[in-house]
Amino acid sequence: MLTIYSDDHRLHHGRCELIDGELKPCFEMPARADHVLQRVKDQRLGEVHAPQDFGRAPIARIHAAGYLAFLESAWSRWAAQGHSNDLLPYTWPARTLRSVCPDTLHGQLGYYSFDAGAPITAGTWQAVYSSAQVALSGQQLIAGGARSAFALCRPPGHHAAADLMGGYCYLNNAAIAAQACLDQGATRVAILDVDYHHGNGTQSIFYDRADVLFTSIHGDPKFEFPFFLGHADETGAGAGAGYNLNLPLAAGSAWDVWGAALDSACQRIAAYAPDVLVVSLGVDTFKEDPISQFKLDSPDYLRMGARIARLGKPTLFVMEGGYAVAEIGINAVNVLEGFEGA
Ligand code: Q9C
Ligand code: ZN
Repeated sequence: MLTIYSDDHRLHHGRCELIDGELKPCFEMPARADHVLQRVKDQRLGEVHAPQDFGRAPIARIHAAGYLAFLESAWSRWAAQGHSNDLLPYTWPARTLRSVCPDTLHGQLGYYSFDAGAPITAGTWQAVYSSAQVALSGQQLIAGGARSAFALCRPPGHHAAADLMGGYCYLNNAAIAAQACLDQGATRVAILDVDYHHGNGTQSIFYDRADVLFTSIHGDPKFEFPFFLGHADETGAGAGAGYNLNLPLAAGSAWDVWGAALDSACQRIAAYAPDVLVVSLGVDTFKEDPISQFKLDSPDYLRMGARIARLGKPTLFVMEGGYAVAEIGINAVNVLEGFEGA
């Protein structure tokens, strides 16, 4: 399996996030991608290629123009005000307030985010732009007939909505790749989101569409981030009614429960008969993950890959979360090796 990777991810390195009332070093750090890349090489998974540049157009198929303009210019506006620290939002258009886009930087930061987990730094735009190109380059391999490809994206993307950043995510790499598949002739694309957190951004982007089936296995939003989306009764709307499947699980879930949910998701995907499968590959389901509460063990990721392979679809793996940095490479590459060995 070919891997697509760009060093540009390093340009995004947030300093702090707010956890339990304290500012702590960001869990979403450059070392994550370094460990995954090292494991790809150690296991000789296949060649590692740099991304091609497909420009802004495929990104603009998913994200709002105003949001992209904001993301691209936020740092220079902040620097022009004399700042050099990370830019973080602190207020949002919640219930009782109006969603009218303000003129100033801090107003717009709140307008274009849903949490304070996505800092903007000097290199954020270049990093997220390149991460999207990594996903698009993986998609290009699939469009060219490859059975599978691994887009080693960083920053991750599945929490990003059409005009919202949050949860360490800015551009929705998986959604951008799925849309590119459709724009190049695919009729139906299925997305399987195995990240520990619900992929609220991806769900919202495709919620009223039947040409993308979104399926997700995640910590129940009754207790887990992102809290405000990901319940089982969210099944799609309008033309998309029936094309959204959420499988929220209890804290402490291990492979017995998780693997059964994967089976359910795979059965729904098989019935949908997609041309392409996009896997939002988060490995924060791992038992040692510092911010998560599932109990998957490293060999379980081999089983995960093997089950996904049994769908028999051209499959693009897009890297999402996973914060147990020492094991992130083993776990992510185990999914890919399990897929190839099946
Ligand atoms: N107390 C992804 O995995 N905050 N994003 C967690 C923990 C946000 C995770 C706070 C977690 C976002 C791509
Ligand atoms: Zn996650």
